Amino acid sequence: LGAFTWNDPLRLESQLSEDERMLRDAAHEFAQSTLQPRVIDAYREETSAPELFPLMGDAGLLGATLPEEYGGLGANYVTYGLIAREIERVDSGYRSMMSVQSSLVIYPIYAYGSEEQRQKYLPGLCAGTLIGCFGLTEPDAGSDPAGMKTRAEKTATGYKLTGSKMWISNSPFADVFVVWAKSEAHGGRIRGFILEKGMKGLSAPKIGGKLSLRASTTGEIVMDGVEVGEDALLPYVEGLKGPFGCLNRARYGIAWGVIGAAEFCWHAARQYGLDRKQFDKPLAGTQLFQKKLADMQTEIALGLQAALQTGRLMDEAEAAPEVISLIKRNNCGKALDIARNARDMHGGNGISEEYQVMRHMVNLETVNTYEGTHDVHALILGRAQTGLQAFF
Ligand code: TGC
Ligand code: FAD
Repeated sequence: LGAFTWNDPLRLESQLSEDERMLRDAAHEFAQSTLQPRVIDAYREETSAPELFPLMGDAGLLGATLPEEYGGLGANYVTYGLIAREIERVDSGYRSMMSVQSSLVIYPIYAYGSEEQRQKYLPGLCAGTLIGCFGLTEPDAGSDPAGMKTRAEKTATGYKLTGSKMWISNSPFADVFVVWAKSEAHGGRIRGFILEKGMKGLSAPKIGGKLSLRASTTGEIVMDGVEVGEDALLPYVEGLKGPFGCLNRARYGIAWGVIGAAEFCWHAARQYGLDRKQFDKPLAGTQLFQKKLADMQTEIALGLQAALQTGRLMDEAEAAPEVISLIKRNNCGKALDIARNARDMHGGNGISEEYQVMRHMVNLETVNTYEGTHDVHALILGRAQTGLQAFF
């Protein structure tokens, strides 16, 4: 019989290749040395941190799955997931910055863009010298993006975009805006467009007052008749499968990322329970405390295996979108439960920024909502197993 490793019971480590472990270790080192020292202040002050993008780019964390000729590492999707886990171990907001750039901006330009668009944007986006954002959600179209109102009208030289996007990560300091609009010239079908900072009629005001994900900057995108050339259209995709193709990748990364946040909370709760004595014994020596730790350990080990298996399927181009819904939903929900329990297990200290568990807990409320809410993913899975759609 083998030995039991409390923090890796199912031996994830032995299921990774040497390259995967090496890139994971590099991401861990970057996250702990560059992100961890600033996160408590950044969260409290709601600091915008565009300067982190070139640092992440230098560390190879942006567009890691892209071929090297466009600035990526040619890494696989398991590695992308491992990177997300290491960044989110520090903060979900930092992982958000990375995953929007990688999955929602770099990916669609690579997958749906012309060779000119790839050459123009991808090297800068991978290096982090250009910052991207992804505009799908609107004030009146969140879970139902098909209800979007943003329109692209045909002009003599290209298109004119009018509409507004809401809750857009990175938008206030973005250079490159991938936005989705209904195009009259394409029968009202949804098309993707690349807009650039400084275009006339384009603005991206910051959304203030967030009580979650405060280390990531979120804004609107307001398009007041923004005129673009034909070269702004993403030529190779049409319909909702365009944005959903990007979301599949971001949701997959989130399923790994939230486990990083959950692991932080679990390890912190365990250590706190070993150090803190009440009734003359460590809290970790009580049955209730140990049950909570066992539940955390179990859900994290299972969540990691599910993410790894999905990553292996992604790398074989075999992951169905429903599988991604399953792990996004499960891992977000479980991570949120774990963070809430870890907060409780820290007692009064649990509400202090110093202990960090409450920051993770509050962040995970957002992560459970964006990229398809917990319930929307249930409806996707319900539809897939009954053949009946229950959205409306
Ligand atoms: P439905 O009829 O199901 O599909 C319409 C078309 O899309 C295709 N499709 C997909 N393609 C690829 N991957 C997927 N996952 C796909 N899901 C659907 C489908 O085949 C069809 O194609 P076609 O060619 O026949 O037109 O569409 P619906 O309108 O009924 O969809 C319903 C629903 C609820 C599943 C969908 O709208 C949904 O997933 N809603 C959630 C919206 C969402 O996730 N928004 C995320 C915004 S971005 C964000 O949150 C970024 S946060 C980032 C960060 O900071 O980390
Ligand atoms: P709604 O769709 O109004 O949902 C509200 C509630 O109703 C939820 O509980 C939902 O599950 C439930 N509900 C909805 N429909 C149904 C139904 N048919 N049956 C039962 N229940 C239902 N979007 C982007 O495009 N780009 C970004 O970069 C981005 N970043 C974000 C960053 C942050 C910090 C946040 C908070 C959001 C971000 N989003 C982004 C938006 C995010 O994807 C949406 O908030 C999310 O898709 C939910 O949409 P909504 O907020 O309109 O909620």
